[in-house]
Amino acid sequence: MGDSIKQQLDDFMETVIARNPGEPEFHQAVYEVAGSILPFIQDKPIYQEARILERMTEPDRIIIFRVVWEDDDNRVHVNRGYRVQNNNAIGPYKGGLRFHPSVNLSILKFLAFEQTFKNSLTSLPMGGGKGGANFDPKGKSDHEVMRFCQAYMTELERHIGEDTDVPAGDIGVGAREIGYLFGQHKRLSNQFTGVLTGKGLEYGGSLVRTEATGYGAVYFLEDMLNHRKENLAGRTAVISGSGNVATYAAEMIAELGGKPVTLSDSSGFIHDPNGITGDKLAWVKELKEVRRGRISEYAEKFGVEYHAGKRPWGVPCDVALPCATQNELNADEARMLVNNGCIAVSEGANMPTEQGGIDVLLGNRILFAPSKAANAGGVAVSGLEMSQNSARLSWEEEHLDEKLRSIMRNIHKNCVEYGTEPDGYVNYLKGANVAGFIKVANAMLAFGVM
Ligand code: NDP
Ligand code: 2IT
Repeated sequence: MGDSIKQQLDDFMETVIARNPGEPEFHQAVYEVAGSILPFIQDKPIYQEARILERMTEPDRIIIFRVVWEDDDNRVHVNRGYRVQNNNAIGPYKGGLRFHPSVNLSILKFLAFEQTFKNSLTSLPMGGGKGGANFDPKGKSDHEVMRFCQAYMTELERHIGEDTDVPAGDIGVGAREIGYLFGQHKRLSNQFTGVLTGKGLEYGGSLVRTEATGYGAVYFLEDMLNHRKENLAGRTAVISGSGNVATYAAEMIAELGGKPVTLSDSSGFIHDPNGITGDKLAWVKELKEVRRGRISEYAEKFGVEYHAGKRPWGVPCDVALPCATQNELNADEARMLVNNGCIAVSEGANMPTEQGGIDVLLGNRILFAPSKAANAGGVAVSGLEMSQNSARLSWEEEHLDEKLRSIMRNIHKNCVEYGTEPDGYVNYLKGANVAGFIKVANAMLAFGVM
C-alpha cells in the first residue's frame, strides 16, 4: 500500500472511529474493507464524489429494544434486542440473529456491514442486516427459550417482512429458536410468508440450508486448492467450534477425503488424530443439537485428548477452518499455523482472524479465504429458501446442492478476477471486498443521492 493510500485509510478510519466510538469490532471490519476499496476507487472518481464508502459505513437504521421475559421460576429478566438494517441497495435486508451474552452494538454493526458484501457476492438479490440479543440460551429450558423468542419477536415483528428484512440463525439461534420466532411472527401478523430462513422442512424450510455454511466453506477451500492444482485428499484439517458451521465443515472435509482432527467450544478443544468422522461426528451433532452438552464429553467418550481453555491452532495441520466466533485466531497463532506447514485457511466464522493474523497469513502467501466469501454458502441457501417460499414450492436436494456448489465456485471466480496480484498470488481478501463492493456501489449510484 502506497503512502498516500495509507494516509487516506488513516484519515478515513479517524472519522469512522469518531462517529462510532467504543466499537472495536466495527472499526476492525471497516478497516479491513476500506484497505481494499480505497486503492480500488483511486481512479474512479464517480464512487469518491458520491461518497459511496462513507455511506456504506453508516447503517440505514438500527432498532434497539427491551426484551422482558419470565423464567421457569417466574423471575423476570430484562435483555436488550437489536436489528441493524445496514444496506438494502440490492435487496431486502438479510442476515442472521445472534443470541449470546457478548452481543452488543459493535458486534452487530460489524456483522451487518460484512453481511452486505457477503450477500452481494452470492449474486442473489439480498441486502445486509444482522440482529440478536445479549441473551444466553445456554442452560435455559426449552420453555424459557420459547418465552424469550416470543418476547423478542413481539417487538421485531413490525420491522421485518419478506420484502423488507428476512432474519435467520447465527450463534445461539438454530432450528429450535427459528421455530419459536417464526411461530410468533405468524401469530402476530396472521400471515404465512418466508419472513425467516432456516425454517423447519415442515413449514417452508429449504433442504441443504442446515449444511450450507460448513459445506460452502469447504467447497471454497477446495476451489482455492484446485486453483493451485492441489486438493483435499489426505489433508489434515484443524477446525474450531462445534456448532452448526463447524460440524458440517468437518463432514464435508471428510467427504472430500480429508481428515478433521479437532473441534472446540468456548471451554476448550478436543484432538482426535484418527479423525472426527462417521459415527463420531453423528455423536457430536446429537451432543450439540439435542443434549446441548460440551465438547469435553467427546474426549471422555472416545478416549482422546481434551485441552481445557485452549484453542486448536497449535495442532499441526494442512488446512485450518476457524468456525466458532470473531477474533479467535491471532497473529501468534497464525504464525504457528504457518510454521507447522498449514497451506490454507478458510473462515467459516465471521471475522475469526484478527488483523494481525491476516497480515501474517497474507505475508506468507497462505491461501486465505475471508469469511465474507468462505461462509457465504449459508446465506446463499437462505436466498434460495426465500425464492422457494415466494414461488410456494420446494426444490430437490440435488438441485440445491448443485446451486450451492455453483454459487461458491462463482464467488471463487470473482475473487480470482479482482484479487490476483502481479506474481499470480490470489489475495482473496481484496478480491472478495472489491467484487462485493461493485454491485452494491453501482446500485447506490443508480438511486442518486440518498
Ligand atoms: P453455533 O451456535 O451453532 O455454534 C457456535 C460455536 O462456536 C460453539 O461451539 C460455541 O461454543 C463456539 N463459540 C461461540 N462463541 C464463542 C466464543 N466467544 N469463544 C469460543 N467459542 C465460541 O453457531 P454457528 O455454528 O451457526 O456459528 C459459528 C460462526 O459462523 C459464527 O461466527 C457465525 O457468525 C458464523 N456463521 C454462521 C452461519 C450459519 O448459517 N449458522 C452463516 C455464516 C457464518 P460454546 O457452545 O461454548 O459457546
Ligand atoms: O453470517 C451469516 O451469513 C449468517 N448467519 C446466515 C445469514 C442468513 O440470512 O442465512
